[in-house]
Amino acid sequence: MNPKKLAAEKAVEFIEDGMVVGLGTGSTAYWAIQKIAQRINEGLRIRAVASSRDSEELANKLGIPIVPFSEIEFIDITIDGADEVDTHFNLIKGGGGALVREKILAINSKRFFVIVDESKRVEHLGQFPLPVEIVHFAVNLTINKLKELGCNTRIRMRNDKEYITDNGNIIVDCTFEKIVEPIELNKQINLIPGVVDNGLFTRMVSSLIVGYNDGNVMIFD
Ligand code: ABF
Repeated sequence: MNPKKLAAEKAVEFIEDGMVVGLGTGSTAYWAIQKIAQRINEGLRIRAVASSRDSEELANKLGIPIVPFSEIEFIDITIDGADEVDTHFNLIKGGGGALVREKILAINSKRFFVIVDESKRVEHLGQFPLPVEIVHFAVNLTINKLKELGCNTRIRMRNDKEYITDNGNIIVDCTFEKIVEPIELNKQINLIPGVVDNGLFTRMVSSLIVGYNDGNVMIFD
């Protein structure tokens, strides 16, 4: 069985009647959204908020009730994927371009479940380029400041055009040799004027659920 699907379906078991659920983005979160829809068809009653237009569209299509953020005070559980997870459960996210909204959901959740297949686990973050969402104004100056932190940068493109996030900004993918101090780097990046946020999620994970190619699933709290 698909290890992403295994991890996603395990996480959905933790959702209970009456909860507000945060929907992640990406190919692993896709399976969680599918499973949530199935449970709703079987009688589960929840309200949901989404971390991207793509996930909101999928939820709408599947009949998951999406509520406006003005209607909620907090989120009970958010279930989302990641691009890399280190041994301390620090994450790189944002390969799918939704890092700002994902971080807002994660930080406002009582429990943040991260669902990955085993390939996402690493000793140190940094093999995967770190996505940084920045405003378009004076973009080259902001990129220079990012480079001063020791990375190579590349503006994310899609179909020969700059990739534009759901928030109307661009993404710079930053390649560091190795990220050894993710907590410090997260702070340094977010202090640069022009940066909206970056894909380092530190000290945020409540539970990590890993799906393995042999069909096993493990939960790490
Ligand atoms: C989202 O989806 C992102 O933060 C991350 O970039 C991606 C995870 O990848 P996958 O498609 O493998 O789940 O969670």
